[in-house]
Amino acid sequence: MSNNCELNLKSQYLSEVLEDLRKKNSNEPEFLQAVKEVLTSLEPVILKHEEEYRRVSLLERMVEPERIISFRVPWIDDNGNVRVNRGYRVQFNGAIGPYKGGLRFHPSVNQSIMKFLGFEQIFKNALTTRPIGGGKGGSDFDPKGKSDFEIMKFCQSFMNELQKYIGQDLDVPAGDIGVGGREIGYMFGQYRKIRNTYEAGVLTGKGLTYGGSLARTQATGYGLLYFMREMLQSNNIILQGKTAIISGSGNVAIYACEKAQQLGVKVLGMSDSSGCIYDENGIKLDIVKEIKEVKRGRIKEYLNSVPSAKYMENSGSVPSIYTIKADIILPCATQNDINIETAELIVSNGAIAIGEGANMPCTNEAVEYFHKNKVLVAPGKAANAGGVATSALEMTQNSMRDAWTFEKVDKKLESIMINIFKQCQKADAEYNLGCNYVAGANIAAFKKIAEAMIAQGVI
Ligand code: NDP
Ligand code: 2IT
Repeated sequence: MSNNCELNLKSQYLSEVLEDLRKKNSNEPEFLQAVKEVLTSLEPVILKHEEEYRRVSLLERMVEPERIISFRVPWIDDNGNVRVNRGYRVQFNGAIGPYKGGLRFHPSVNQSIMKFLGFEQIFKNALTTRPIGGGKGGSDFDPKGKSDFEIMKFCQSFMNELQKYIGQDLDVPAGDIGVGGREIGYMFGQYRKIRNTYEAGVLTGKGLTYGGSLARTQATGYGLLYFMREMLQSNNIILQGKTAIISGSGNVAIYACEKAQQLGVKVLGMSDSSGCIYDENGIKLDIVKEIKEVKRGRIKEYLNSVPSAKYMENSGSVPSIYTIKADIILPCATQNDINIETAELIVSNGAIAIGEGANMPCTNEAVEYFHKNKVLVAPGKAANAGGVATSALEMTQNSMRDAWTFEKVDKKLESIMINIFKQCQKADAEYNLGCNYVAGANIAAFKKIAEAMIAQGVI
């Protein structure tokens, strides 16, 4: 993180908080990046309330997780070897409701990544208008190449420990990278066995036969496109007829592609961590679904079914997907996918908008560069909130012991996303930010969280 002098901050309080944060968390770069992005964008609000916030140490409390749980996850692989991974749950802020946020299983998972995701989740969840606080968890377990049985054994061991800290009124995990319906099923089964109770609302993203919500699988990707359509419309741009590229080919990417195509967008490329496919006739999503959702294969297998498509392996500093020219760029893979070099290429290729399906896929410098070049940015906190918002709808259905139709959930999702865009737009207008919906989202969410925290006293 650059030092505060470079940031040119007017608020002394904000400078002090950032300085202290940097000292205390110097080994957590992703967390520092996420906090710096949010706090610096809040400066106009902080300047208005500096004394009040300082008096109750509001910012210091906001950047310190209420609780971090870290635990050992031992499991036995198919060859009879004992393996050990590290598990986490960061319960960051419960002012607005039970902690809520996904679980990520990926070898890169560490405390910095857990804290950045948990911090972002507080703001995202506030924007959904649902009563959910912010949390995140996961493990450095790598699901790639593991048998179904190994995945089950890992999930069961993970839940043996996690179950002590979660509950439908306390903390409600869901999926994220490497955690989908299969993993949620295994974890739910283990929770039910250990706790000896049918507490459906303890996890979301469940299967439809045991308390899951229709449209939760689609929700993040669909929501991203609903947000994008609103953002473009309010800038007098029509989504229909545009081209797009999507990084990733997991849950968010697949359903972003599906909704984009339904709305008349031609999706030219998708990717995974190895490389990307380019299909000038438009991606055939059924083939991608078969490869990723059924076979759990690699994106290059697309060429087995569509030989006319091209595959580009990743090499060099720019992921190959971003070398494809398109109007709309939808990063739906992982954090810091788009750095300044990639942003420069995207701008020179004439893109008009970025929609962050992933969490923090653009570095702070990349976002600044997009804004400077009048490329609209739909920030992840707002644009990918459809997933967690629909998780909250799943919790509602579980509490009511009811199950709504796909159309009903999808309509609610659409209206939540429109409302989230309006909150970003309102804050952008109020503070005269010039179509900076990134700052708009942060400000709108912050006001709600600040009010809830101040009302509840110093805790
Ligand atoms: P999945 O595990 O379903 O898919 C992840 C995709 O991203 C895969 O294509 C994967 O490729 C790629 N990917 C993961 N890590 C890397 C990496 N280090 N470098 C390059 N590519 C990578 O996850 P989701 O689709 O659920 O999540 C994608 C993003 O969306 C994440 O940032 C997540 O936090 C965010 N998100 C998810 C929500 C949800 O409801 N699931 C809600 C809101 C945000 P490969 O298979 O090669 O690893
Ligand atoms: O980043 C996210 O918002 C998610 N992974 C979804 C969290 C949830 O609780 O549904």
